[in-house]
Amino acid sequence: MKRFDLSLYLVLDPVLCRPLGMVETARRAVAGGVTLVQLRDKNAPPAQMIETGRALKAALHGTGVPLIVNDDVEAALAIGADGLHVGQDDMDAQTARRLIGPDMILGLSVETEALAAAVDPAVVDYVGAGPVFATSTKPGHKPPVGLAGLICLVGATALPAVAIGGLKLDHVAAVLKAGAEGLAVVSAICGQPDPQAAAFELSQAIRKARS
Ligand code: TZP
Ligand code: MG
Repeated sequence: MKRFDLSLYLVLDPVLCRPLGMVETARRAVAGGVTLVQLRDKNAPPAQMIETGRALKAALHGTGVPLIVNDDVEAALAIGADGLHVGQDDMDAQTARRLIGPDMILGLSVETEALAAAVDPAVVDYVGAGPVFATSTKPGHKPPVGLAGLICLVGATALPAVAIGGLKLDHVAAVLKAGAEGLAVVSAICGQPDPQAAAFELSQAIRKARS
């Protein structure tokens, strides 16, 4: 049985993380309560992706927080990552699963109800649902679905869903009420003056919303 907690999923962005770097940002965010970390660097050359991933893996060692690599299956394997996340325009999920084997976590982004309904729970472990709101973090993202759309995405799949896109502290209660298992955030933590405090506030809000 694969164990992962989607409650507060940090997606790292190399530009937004510039003040502290991705590794130190992740370290502090995990100290603040982040439950899952994704390395997402669309422009890094493979060698750099692997170097950063290995440093992240070392930083997360002993925390119980899994490291997921975005899109790049070869890097994910070279890093010894705990999982891979693919988008609809990346490698298809079935191929990804074949390459990573049965034990690694596999996440897939879904932007529409039809895509969510089409996900095979025998192949994929969780879906990333969104974007919920418009965000400047991902230029050219798909149309935002809003909270009502999030309810539809979550309802279309039996898999656990993590919501993404423009999510901040104020959205925690509504996102969980919509049926998502948690929130995936970039700018709510990356580049914040105090990533640990930002993560702590979010994780406390998640705890409170669940109680
Ligand atoms: N996929 C959909 S929206 C998004 C990604 C990677 C970016 C979310 O960033 P932020 O800063 O949390 O809005
Ligand atoms: Mg992708």
